[in-house]
Amino acid sequence: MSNWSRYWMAGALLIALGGCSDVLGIGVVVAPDDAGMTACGPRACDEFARCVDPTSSTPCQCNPGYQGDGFVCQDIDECAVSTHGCDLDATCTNTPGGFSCACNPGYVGDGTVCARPASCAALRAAGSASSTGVYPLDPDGDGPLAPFDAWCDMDADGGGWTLVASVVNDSTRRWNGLDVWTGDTVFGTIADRTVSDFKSLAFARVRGSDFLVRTVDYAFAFHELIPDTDLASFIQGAFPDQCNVTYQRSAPDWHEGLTDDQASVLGFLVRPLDSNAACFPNGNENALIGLNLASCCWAGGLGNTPAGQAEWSTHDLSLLTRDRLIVEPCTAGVYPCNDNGVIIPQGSFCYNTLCKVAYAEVYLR
Ligand SMILES: [Ca+2]
Ligand SMILES: [Ca+2]
Ligand SMILES: [Ca+2]
Repeated sequence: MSNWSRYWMAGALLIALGGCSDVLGIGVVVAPDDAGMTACGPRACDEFARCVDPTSSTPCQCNPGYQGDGFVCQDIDECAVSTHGCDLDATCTNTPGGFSCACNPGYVGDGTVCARPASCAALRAAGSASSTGVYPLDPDGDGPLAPFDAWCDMDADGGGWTLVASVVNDSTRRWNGLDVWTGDTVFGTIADRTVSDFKSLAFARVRGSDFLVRTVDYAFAFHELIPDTDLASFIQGAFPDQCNVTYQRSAPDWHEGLTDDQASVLGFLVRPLDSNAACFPNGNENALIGLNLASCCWAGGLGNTPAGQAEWSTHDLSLLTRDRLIVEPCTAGVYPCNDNGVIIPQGSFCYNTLCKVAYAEVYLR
C-alpha cells in the first residue's frame, strides 16, 4: 500500500470517528511527502514520527518504540537495553517499534512469566516442544517440589503423554504390592525403562485423564479414563474391596500395531477377578490392572501377583504378546466377557515369558 493510500485511509477513519483527531493521538493531520516524511511546519517528520506542533522548534515526536528528535527516529532495541521485561527463561526478539518475548523450548508461559510445565500435555499445549524426549516437569509449579526429568511421548495419539512407569518382566518384582501402586516411591531410570522396572515421580505427581500402554510392538490408549488425577491416587480410589467383575472400558479409544479386532478384546478394570482363583494381591494368574482377560482363569495385565505358579514368580506383567491377542466370541457383559462380546481364548496364556510382552510403558495425559 502506498503512503498516500495509508494517508487517505487514516483520513477516512478520522472522518468516520467524527473528525476527532485526538482520539488517535495524531494531533495535526498533514500530508506525507513521497518519501513517507510528514511535512510539519518548515521541515518534515520522520516516517516513524508524528507532527505534534508545526510552530514549535521541536514539532515532531517519534512514535512509541522509536527514539530520536522527530526528524530522524530509530527503533529502540528493547532486547539490547534490557527494558523488555522478558522472563529469564524467555527469548526477546526486537521488532520495528516493539519487541516480543517467547518462553524458551521446554518452558510454558506468556514470555513475561515462564515456568517448567506441569505435564507433557501442558508442554505440548504450549507448543514450545514438539519432539519426543526428556523434559523437566514441575507439577506443583511454585510449590516446593523441584522440577524433575520426565519422558514425553509427543507422537502417539496426538502426543502430550507423560511416562509414569514401566512394568518389566525382568528378574525383580517391584509391582506386586498395592503400596507401590498407590505411593510415591521411585525406582529405575528412563534410559533403562525397557529392561528394568521404572517408576517416575510423575506416577504420583502428574495429573491426567487419558491412559496409554506401550509394548515393544503395539500401543493402545483409553481416553478420559481417569478423573484428572495422578495414577497413584486413581488406583487408591479405584481399588475395590471385592474382586472386580465389571469392565471400566471395553476396547481402547486409540491403538497402533494392532488390528481393530485385536483392540476390541482389550479392556480396563482394576483388581479383576481371576475366575478360578482370587484377585490381586492373592491367587496366581491375576493382575492389579486387568487389560486382557481369558475365557477361563486368567486375568492378565499390569502388576501380577502369582502365588501358585513358580514360573510366574518373577513376573510383574502378563499383558500378552501381539500374536496372542486372539478374539473369541462370548456373551457380552457376562464376566469375563467384555462389553463388545469378545474375549481371549484360554490357550493364548501360558506360564512363561513366551506369551507375555517383556515390558509395558504406562503413560498419562
Ligand atoms: Ca524495537
Ligand atoms: Ca515446584
Ligand atoms: Ca519387574
